[in-house]
Amino acid sequence: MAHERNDHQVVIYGSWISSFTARVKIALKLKGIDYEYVEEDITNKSQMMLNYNPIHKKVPILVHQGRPIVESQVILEYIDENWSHAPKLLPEDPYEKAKIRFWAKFFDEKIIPVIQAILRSKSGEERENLIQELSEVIQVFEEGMKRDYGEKPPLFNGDSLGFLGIVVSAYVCSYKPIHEAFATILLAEKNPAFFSWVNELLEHPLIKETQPPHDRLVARFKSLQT
Ligand SMILES: N[C@@H](CCC(=O)N[C@@H](CS)C(=O)NCC(=O)O)C(=O)O
Repeated sequence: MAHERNDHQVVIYGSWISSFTARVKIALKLKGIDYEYVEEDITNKSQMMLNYNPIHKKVPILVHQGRPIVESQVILEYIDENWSHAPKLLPEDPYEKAKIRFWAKFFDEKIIPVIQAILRSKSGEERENLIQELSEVIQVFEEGMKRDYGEKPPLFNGDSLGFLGIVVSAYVCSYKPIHEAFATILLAEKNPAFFSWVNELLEHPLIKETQPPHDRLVARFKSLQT
């Protein structure tokens, strides 16, 4: 199902394992925009990928009518503005929009790096400390959500999956393969609100559809430990 305007020549360069790539797929699917997908080997980057993202040399890259856009949150905003029909990812009100951007930035700058450090950790003690740190930083997120939004955090924009929900789905929606391959990093007892939000996100059809296959992720996470 393609929307009528400007939706030709939409290409995602991504990687199957990349949660950041999944964000872009989810946003385009939500908007009903057809796209071509090019799988990149991030251990052996193509010249195309390096040309399109010479600064960070990372995926995802969205190429729209020949022009590259990089950094998943920047890409989500581009998608929401370029295909401005419903469902909108961000609220219209500038203040509400700024708050969502704040929390999305917090998620990428404070939560994801700790998960990545856990996945890279080698010793049990280092891992335990990082898992504790993760629970504390998630608690800051939970308290912030409650302070700003009460019981219902804005993972959805109205009835539809929104910018923050898409951002938060990265990494944490892979918690089951991480637990199986690696260690329990997300505990309902420690972060009950966040745990229930993640499980609610996992019920969303587009998040389910864009999750990498469980067994393939388990194998990849196990390989990181050797
Ligand atoms: N901040 C970037 C992060 C993208 C990112 O870390 N991409 C990874 C794949 S998940 C990558 O391309 N890594 C290749 C590398 O680091 O060399 C975003 O939001 O798009």
